[in-house]
Amino acid sequence: MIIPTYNEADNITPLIRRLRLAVPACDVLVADDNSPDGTGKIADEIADGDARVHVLHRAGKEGLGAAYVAGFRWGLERGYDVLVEMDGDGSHRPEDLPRLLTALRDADLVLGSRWIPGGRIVNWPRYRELISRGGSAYSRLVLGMPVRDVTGGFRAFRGHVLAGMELGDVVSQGYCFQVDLLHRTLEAGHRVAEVPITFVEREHGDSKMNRDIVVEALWRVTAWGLAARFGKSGRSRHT
Ligand SMILES: Nc1nc2c(ncn2[C@@H]2O[C@H](COP(=O)(O)OP(=O)(O)OP(=O)(O)O)[C@@H](O)[C@H]2O)c(=O)[nH]1
Ligand SMILES: [Mg+2]
Repeated sequence: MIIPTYNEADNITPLIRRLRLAVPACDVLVADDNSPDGTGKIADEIADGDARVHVLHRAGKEGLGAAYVAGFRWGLERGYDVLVEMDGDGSHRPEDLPRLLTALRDADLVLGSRWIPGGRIVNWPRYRELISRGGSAYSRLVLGMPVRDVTGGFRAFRGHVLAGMELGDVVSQGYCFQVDLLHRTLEAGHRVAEVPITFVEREHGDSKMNRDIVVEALWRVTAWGLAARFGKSGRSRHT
């Protein structure tokens, strides 16, 4: 389980505690971008008392995508055959992880999904729901992806999916990173499944979502869609 963090000091301790209860065998890697609020230090203290918890200290804020790529590499180097993504703000419930892992028996990537029957959102402002639903609908349409929740960040990958990807080519950040990885996984012909999750708005700390993240997703998805339509091949659609 890779948890990227930037200023999640109030969230990381209860989150890891819940995760250890929900899936005791799960190893955790906190990928912290030198959070000014001391999240990395708190994670170190948790790691001191729990051999299954590890911390990857990164020099500074480089975005969610870069933290995940570093975390995936860390996990692949150590031979993990399942790698899970989860936000560090409590929006994803560790209690839903067992269902994701069960679905991974018959899939290569399982998406925790808010937008299929059984999926729920709690306490999200209407405008966030609209951005998220709109982003999923647009990406689905432009890229022809047969899934409902393309921007979610609660996902379980089989290691071979990530091992087979040119992770060094992935430059997208924010939501776009999630769209990018999903698109690459589908293009490679892997099996993708969705399971419903309950997504809960963060209670502590600040959102890192901003206009730039939405704009990045919009232009990259549009560019990939155009490249696919007008015949530019393979990798180029991911730059
Ligand atoms: N390491 C690292 N983690 C990040 C960075 N940006 C965001 N994160 C983490 O990625 C996860 C998702 O970011 P959020 O700020 O919750 O973004 P969001 O879920 O789109 O928006 P809200 O839930 O509204 O806050 C959280 O655990 C963040 O701490 C970053 O630059 N580096
Ligand atoms: Mg969040």
